[in-house]
Amino acid sequence: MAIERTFSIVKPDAVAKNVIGEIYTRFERAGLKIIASKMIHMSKEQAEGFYAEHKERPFFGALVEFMTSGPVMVQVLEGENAIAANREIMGATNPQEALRGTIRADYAVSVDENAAHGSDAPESAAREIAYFFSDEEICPRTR
Ligand code: RTP
Ligand code: MG
Repeated sequence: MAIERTFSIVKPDAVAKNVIGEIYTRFERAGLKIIASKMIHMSKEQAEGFYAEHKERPFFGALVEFMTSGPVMVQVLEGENAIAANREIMGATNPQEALRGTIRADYAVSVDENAAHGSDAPESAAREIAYFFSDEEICPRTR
């Protein structure tokens, strides 16, 4: 199995619910290591750039507004099959369809405010990590 890195966001709704620690615990229990982390409040330009692939979608404006509505935690997770592992513990995009015990089932209320983001492929993970973190901010484990 390959050791991968993925990019993750604890979205504004989950930060507002005060469940950053609960979500980080789920990453750790799944064997994912947090190798970079910070709190930011995204600007409109930052959110638009991050979600550029969705620019033409009808929900784009609402998505950018939500993602800039409050602070978020951004992090890099490392582990075996980290991209798929993280998406599995997040659950489906729509929390109504998310399996019980997933982050979105437990902490999200709607597809618009769905608690977490996780990269969906190696290419997007690399792009998203570089979008928010410099090389110096990433701290691979030494023990
Ligand atoms: P994410 O990128 O946030 O991890 O979520 P995802 O891959 O599961 O979903 P994606 O298709 O990439 O959509 C990005 C975010 O846009 C919002 N969305 N709203 N109203 C809608 O139909 C709709 N569809 C997507 C969600 O907040 C989703 O996480
Ligand atoms: Mg996505």
